[in-house]
Amino acid sequence: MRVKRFFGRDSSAALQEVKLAFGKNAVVLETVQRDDVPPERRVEIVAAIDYDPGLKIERKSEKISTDIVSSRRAAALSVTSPEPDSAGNLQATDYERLQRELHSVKGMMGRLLVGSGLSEGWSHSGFADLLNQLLARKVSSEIAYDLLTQTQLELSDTAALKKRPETFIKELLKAALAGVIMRQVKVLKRSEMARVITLVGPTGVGKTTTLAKLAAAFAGAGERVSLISVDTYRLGAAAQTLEYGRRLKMPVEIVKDRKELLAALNGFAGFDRVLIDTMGRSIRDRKGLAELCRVLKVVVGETFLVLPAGIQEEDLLENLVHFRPFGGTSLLFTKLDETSCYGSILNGLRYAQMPLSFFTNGQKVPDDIEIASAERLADLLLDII
Ligand SMILES: Nc1nc2c(ncn2[C@@H]2O[C@H](COP(=O)(O)OP(=O)(O)OP(=O)(O)O)[C@@H](O)[C@H]2O)c(=O)[nH]1
Ligand SMILES: [Mg+2]
Repeated sequence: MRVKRFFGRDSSAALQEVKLAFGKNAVVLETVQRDDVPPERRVEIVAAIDYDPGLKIERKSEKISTDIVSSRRAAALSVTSPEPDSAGNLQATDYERLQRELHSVKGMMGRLLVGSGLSEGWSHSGFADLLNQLLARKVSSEIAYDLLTQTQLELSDTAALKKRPETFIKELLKAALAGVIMRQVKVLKRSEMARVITLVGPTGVGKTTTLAKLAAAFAGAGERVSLISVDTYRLGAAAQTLEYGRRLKMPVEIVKDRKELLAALNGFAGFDRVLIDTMGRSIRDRKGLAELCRVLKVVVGETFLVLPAGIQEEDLLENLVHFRPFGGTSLLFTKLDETSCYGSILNGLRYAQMPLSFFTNGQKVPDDIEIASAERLADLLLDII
């Protein structure tokens, strides 16, 4: 059994760390909340993997309070703590059940927050509007709550504020929230990107199309660009990359194993930029994922995890867990044009602790791509501009 401590700003953030490190079979042993530590370490979770159900562990009793913060924490605890069986032993948790419970608790939390007059200090209706907007855009309720708490802390003189006109206060709250969101968004600067960039991600999310857009953008900036397609199936994926290479007048190598990949990388040593396309792998295809991961181990450079902006939170979490072995260095969100629920972008950033790199917003190559920015994400979530 491996036991490790995880930290986070709140229980949700610490829990994501647990899930990302230990995966679906992690068992939460203890959760502690402290106020005498930096904010990002306020919640500490002790979790175990390969947990021995025969081992008796005393469960801390939690006082369920009507206070929203306490009930949130208690709710999170009840979701993450395993239930004792009839013999009093703790059983390993079932991932799917937890996901379902987490989902229903989150929904309940959202309703609770909206219906209860909100947290202490959130007395202005502008907070409720913003909370509703964040939840409607599918920002996770814990993250939404956390963002609004920080927003409230930023507004020093709320009493004076109440004397101002309603619309002024709403705009001010929105601007303060936008500031809070923007400070949390890290972006991988184009000038700091590694020479070799690999795109990985689930099937059909737009990796090959995005690779072509990126190739065109880098070439447009005067770089010599070459392409590699890792196609261990020897099926369709390579043909698409070859066609883009032909249209963009860039050399393409199709490789099927580590040896061929290494040879292709050496062959492209003189290029300013090497972009590696991989075929999509479903997270259910564990063998295929592991195989692709092994092949890519020889690559030194950037790895962009490509995900569609409209991805559901549960799927987002599962993908982050299963693609973690690939060592992603940034998140790239596609198909912004196909959703209005941009909350996954923010959720993904928080859960994965990776910077953003690009957004794509349409099928057109090379036009439908943009450099991700904190301002753009805040606008997508809050309609600022
Ligand atoms: N609406 C929209 N469609 C996109 C975007 N990016 C890619 N697509 C479309 O998504 C579909 C799949 O794109 P691909 O680039 O083949 O996806 P992939 O991830 O390489 O797929 P696999 O290699 O099979 O895993 C195509 O129809 C693309 O035109 C986007 O930003 N918006
Ligand atoms: Mg592809």
